[in-house]
Order: sequence, then structure tokens, then C-alpha cells
Amino acid sequence: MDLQLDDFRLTFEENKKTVRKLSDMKDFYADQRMATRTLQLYDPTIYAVYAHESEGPGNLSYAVTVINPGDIGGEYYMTKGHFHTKPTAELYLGLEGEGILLLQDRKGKAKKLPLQPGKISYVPKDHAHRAINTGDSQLKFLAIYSSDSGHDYSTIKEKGFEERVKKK
Ligand code: PAN
Ligand code: ZN
Repeated sequence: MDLQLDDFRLTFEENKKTVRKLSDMKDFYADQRMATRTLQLYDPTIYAVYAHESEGPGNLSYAVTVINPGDIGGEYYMTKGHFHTKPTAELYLGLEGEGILLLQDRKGKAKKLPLQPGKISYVPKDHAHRAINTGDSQLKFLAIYSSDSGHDYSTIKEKGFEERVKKK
């Protein structure tokens, strides 16, 4: 179904803000030399997450993520990426900018979905997910997830994704 919506203003009260700078995620980039060199000059903000988190089973949490444009050695700015600790799915809705939603199942099979305004993407349970800003402006999207899903960052930090999204 196609829904033509008028320009609208998205508002909500966040109760948690997280800012990820390059120094928080240096190891996630393939080009370690470039990451180190960049950090010697400055520590860019890669993304910020404005979340309204609820607690306990049966509830929903949601968050808007804003990823800045940029790259480290050609690899686009991206989120850390994670599995949910509990096998719960998630919805992503693109709001502004152009990017990719990278999914990967437990066996390492990867899939790329477009992340763009108006596009809803479904993250199936037991799939790691990472958003990547491939454009030259900020990428903004809304994510809606189960409040008790939990975030496992260590699996991706150790093993990474099978695919990296780089400038051509
Ligand atoms: C999103 C992500 C957000 C930031 O709200 O948490 O985009 O990415 P990382 O959590 O990988 O740093 C989500 O998937 N929540 O479950
Ligand atoms: Zn998630």
C-alpha cells in the first residue's frame, strides 16, 4: 500500500540519549590506521540515539537514530549493530536521508535493505542489525522494539558482520 503523507513533525519525549563517537567504536572499522589517524585529529560523533524506553515484557520501546554523514577509510558511518538478547523482532521506519539496513542471521547470512524516507523494514528475530548512512546528509530513522529485547553488542564486536558497506 502507498500512503501519501503531508509533511509532518515527529515529536516524543525521550528518556535516554546515547551519543556514539569514533572513540566508542574504533574497533568496528576495517581501516584501523585511518581510525587511529582520525582520532589523533578529532573525535567525530558518528551517531546519536534518542530513545523512549519502557521496561518489562509486553511493552514497547522506540528510538530515533541520527547518523551523521561520513566515512572512515571509505567505510560509511554506521551503528555498532547488535542482536537482541531475547529473540524479538523490530520495525525500522526511514525518516530522512539515505542508507542501508544490514541484517545477518545466526549462521552469518547477510541481507541489505534500503533505509529511506517512508520505507518500513522488518528486522526478524535472531537477526543482527546495523544501519549505515550511505548519503551525504544525516540519516534519521525510527526503530520500534520490544522493551525486554535486550541488546547484545559483544557478538558483533567480536565477529563483525560478513559485509562491510564502503564507498565505491
Ligand atoms: C535501534 C538501535 C540504534 C543504535 O534503536 O539501538 O539505531 O544502534 P546500536 O544499538 O547498534 O548502537 C535498535 O535496533 N534498537 O533495538
Ligand atoms: Zn535492535
